[in-house]
Amino acid sequence: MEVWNHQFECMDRNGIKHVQSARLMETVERVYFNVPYYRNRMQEAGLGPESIRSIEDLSKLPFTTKQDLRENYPFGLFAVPMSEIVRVHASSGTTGKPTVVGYTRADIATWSEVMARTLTCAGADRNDFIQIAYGYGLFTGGLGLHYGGEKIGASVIPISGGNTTRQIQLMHDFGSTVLACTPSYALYLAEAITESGINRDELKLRIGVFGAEPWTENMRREIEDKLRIKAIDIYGLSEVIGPGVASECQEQEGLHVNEDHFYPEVIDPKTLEVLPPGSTGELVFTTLTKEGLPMIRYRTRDLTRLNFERCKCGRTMVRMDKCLGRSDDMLIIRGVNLFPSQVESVLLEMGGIKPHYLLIVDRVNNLDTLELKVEVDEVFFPDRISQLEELRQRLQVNLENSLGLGIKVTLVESKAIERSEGKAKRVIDNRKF
Ligand code: DLL
Repeated sequence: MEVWNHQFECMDRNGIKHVQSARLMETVERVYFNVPYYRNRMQEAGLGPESIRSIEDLSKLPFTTKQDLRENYPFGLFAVPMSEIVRVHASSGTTGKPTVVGYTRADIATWSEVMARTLTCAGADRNDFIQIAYGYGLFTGGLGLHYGGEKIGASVIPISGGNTTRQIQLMHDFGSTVLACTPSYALYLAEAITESGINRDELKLRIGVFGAEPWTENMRREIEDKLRIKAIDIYGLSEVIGPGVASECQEQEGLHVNEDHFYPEVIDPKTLEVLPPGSTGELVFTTLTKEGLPMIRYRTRDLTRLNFERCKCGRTMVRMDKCLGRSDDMLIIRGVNLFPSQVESVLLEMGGIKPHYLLIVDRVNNLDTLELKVEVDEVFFPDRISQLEELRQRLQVNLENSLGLGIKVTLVESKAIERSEGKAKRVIDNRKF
């Protein structure tokens, strides 16, 4: 089996610790002297750069959260002048404002490197045709895979998301061998291929690199059977770099974390204590080489477990289990991150609506659907149907603009949504992962 970067991906554990310690010290120095936010937090904790002498000292440092990024929106946590930033990406924040991330030229090189590892790990090489059906744009999926694909010398097809008929046509005509998209879209495509009447034998597809949302082993089996490919799980998040943080190898037994660049810890989300190796908890990352937006102990909210056993593939990089849950209420719908609080902030800006709502998520023909039921205030609309329809449409447009997602809006009368005595239930997720 090919390994992209033998030196790092197969380094012995002592060697890795050494690299991590040296890089952590550099990172801490970088943020201390360049990011007032980090300097203040460290000073409050009575720490200076000299307090961190090895990776073992990491747990002394405070955590960073999405809220911290939001409070420093848009560029407050960047550690270099804007003239050094060559790219920005963004993902959903908890209320309206996106989380903005920035890359220097060296960061883009790091990203390409870890994506080259990811694709090689999945079994791809320069002879492959990679059809990238992740969205291009502010989302990191499209461009992340793109740079990795070019780095390994494969032929990249930057088709981006959507337009299923065209996806199938190009997959057939160009002979795509690797498909990169969300697992739910892969299933949708599989069914569309069957319906299109194309014989699977006419396609050259052999590998799928799927991520950006949770998916189960059952879903993997279904995709592998329907598309007759090997389906590989890839994981990442914008705040850390995008895709390229961790990926499965062909053993499909956990995702190798690129821990020479991103140091993982698993904590108890309640007590915030670091858990012993092998325990399940919330994943936390510290970037070890990033320049533009270094992250110290970033709480991902993803729940998983680290596995330090040696993998049959020969890589020594620690593996994380498939992520199936989160410790917060973030939903991932068609690959787009959504917090119920984002919906709430749009509702609060509208007149005539009560803050009683329910989001209903489902999966129909392998595509996620999103519906909002919200109560109207009859005082404003004494049974004026046209006014109500106008309100419904305005709400739908505002939500779609703010969330970047299609949504069905249904207005219901006052008290139609069940009241809860404890924590309000805002979401019903009928998808079966
Ligand atoms: O989803 C980056 C990405 C793009 C990963 C393409 C893989 C492929 P964000 O939009 O910032 O970045 O969303 C990050 O998505 O915290 C997880 O909750 C979830 N996620 C990403 N990959 C997986 C996966 C991209 N393989 C958030 N399994 C993360 C489960 C995943 N959840």
